[in-house]
Amino acid sequence: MNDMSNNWDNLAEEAVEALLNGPGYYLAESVFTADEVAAANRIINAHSDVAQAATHFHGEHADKIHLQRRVWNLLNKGKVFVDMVQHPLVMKVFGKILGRQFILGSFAANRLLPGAPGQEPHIDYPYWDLHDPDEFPAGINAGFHMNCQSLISLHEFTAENGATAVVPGSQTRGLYPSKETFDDEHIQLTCPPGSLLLFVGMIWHCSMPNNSSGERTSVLGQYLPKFVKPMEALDRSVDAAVRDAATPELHQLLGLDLRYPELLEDSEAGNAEGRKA
Ligand SMILES: O=C(O)CCC(=O)C(=O)O
Ligand SMILES: [Fe+2]
Repeated sequence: MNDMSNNWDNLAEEAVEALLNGPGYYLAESVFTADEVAAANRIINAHSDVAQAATHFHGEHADKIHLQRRVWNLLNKGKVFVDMVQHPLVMKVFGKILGRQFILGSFAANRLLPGAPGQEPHIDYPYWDLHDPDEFPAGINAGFHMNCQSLISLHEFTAENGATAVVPGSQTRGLYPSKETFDDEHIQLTCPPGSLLLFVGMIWHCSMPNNSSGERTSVLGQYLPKFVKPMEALDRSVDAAVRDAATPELHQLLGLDLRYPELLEDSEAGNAEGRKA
């Protein structure tokens, strides 16, 4: 990690403001070192050189889906990811927006090979079912955030290789994106390798087509308030060795300190009472 320890507090203030009251995203350039980026790429590539790593969602192009590869559960795959997931800027900014005991829902990679198609414009879990508002409580809106995302660029992101696209301000609409409006309003966030993009999950966004001859990989972190169910079952899938070595921050992210659901009566006694009634 680049040594900026004194600066994270200042950047965090700016980032919280940008996510809560500004465009809905904040880009910190060149946060991770070239060595960290190289290590992350090496591991992700080793786990996705087979087409089985192809994704199953976001987009029409079934014939090209093998060119977009996912690697899940990165925390088991290298110390570099354990460091990335709890970067001080992530912890400071998302703690303010999601509440102190916020948790991790997923830590995964999105690797776009040359020729990979773009994703469908979307909003992130748990909002990505919002194309059917009936799945959500009545009155759902953008009044507070149930998801914040981190995205780490593991290559230089350019317009040509599919830099992430966003519609600034769209998070306040509280709606699933319309493709036509997205096409008219999006911008692409180009950045150097090792950059850290923070955004709220309600912002309309997607990865764009990789029209270059090189690869374009991102590491995606999903962070949630403590009361939203995580998308990946990290409590069951993160190795005991990673859990046992966890810092207090990682402990929090894995939800290991969460109180609910709680057993508020002895089940034997409770069942016996029930039978008597
Ligand atoms: O890799 C990117 O640029 C964004 C990916 C993304 O938004 C997702 O997979 O949900
Ligand atoms: Fe996304």
